[in-house]
Amino acid sequence: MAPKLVLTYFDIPGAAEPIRWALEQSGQEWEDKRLTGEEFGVVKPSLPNGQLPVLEVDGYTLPQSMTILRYVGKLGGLHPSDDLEAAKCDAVLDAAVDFYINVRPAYTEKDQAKQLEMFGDLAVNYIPKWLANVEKQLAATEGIYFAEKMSVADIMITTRLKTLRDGNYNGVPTTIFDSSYPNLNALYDSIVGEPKIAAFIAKHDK
Ligand SMILES: N[C@@H](CCC(=O)N[C@@H](CS)C(=O)NCC(=O)O)C(=O)O
Repeated sequence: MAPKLVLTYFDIPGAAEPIRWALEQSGQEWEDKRLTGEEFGVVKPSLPNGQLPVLEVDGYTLPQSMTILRYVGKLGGLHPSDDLEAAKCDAVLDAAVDFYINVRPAYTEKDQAKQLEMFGDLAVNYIPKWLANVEKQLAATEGIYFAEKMSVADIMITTRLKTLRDGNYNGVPTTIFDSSYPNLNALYDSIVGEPKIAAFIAKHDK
């Protein structure tokens, strides 16, 4: 029997969005629990790492967004069963983590002027290189996905690309993810055009 899944995060895309898309795409039953800051403060001490997201699996609380993403990918057929294909998928998930590690200091910077300067630097010295590297890996595959068929890697990278296109980073041009990355654009269009994901985005994008 399928486990009872409850995903808890804030009412923003953030680290939960690829997990939500993977759950929707694979048609799993799940609860999308979104907490206010105040509600988070109440449950924080009870969480494994004091952070969100967490996935309750039949009452067991699983932390760490990438672990949760791989887990729901495995449950829903979006994480390859072949070892090498799975490794290809995981390498791309790690590239998405690299992106977050590099962008996080600017994202969490409270001083607006300093934040603008930090994002300006990332827009010139980091993000284009990251995009070019991921584009190169996608160009080297035979289809439009990173592994043999659609996986959580494709979903993960598309959510990263969406943050760029949606202008989530103060001072990073929304045009930074442009037509000079044809494979990434094809992937993006394919994933956001998946009917279940498109319906989820239409329901939740503010
Ligand atoms: N490595 C963790 C990081 C989780 C994380 O940084 N969560 C943030 C939100 S994105 C959080 O809960 N922040 C509130 C806090 O740390 O008090 C993951 O990927 O799940």
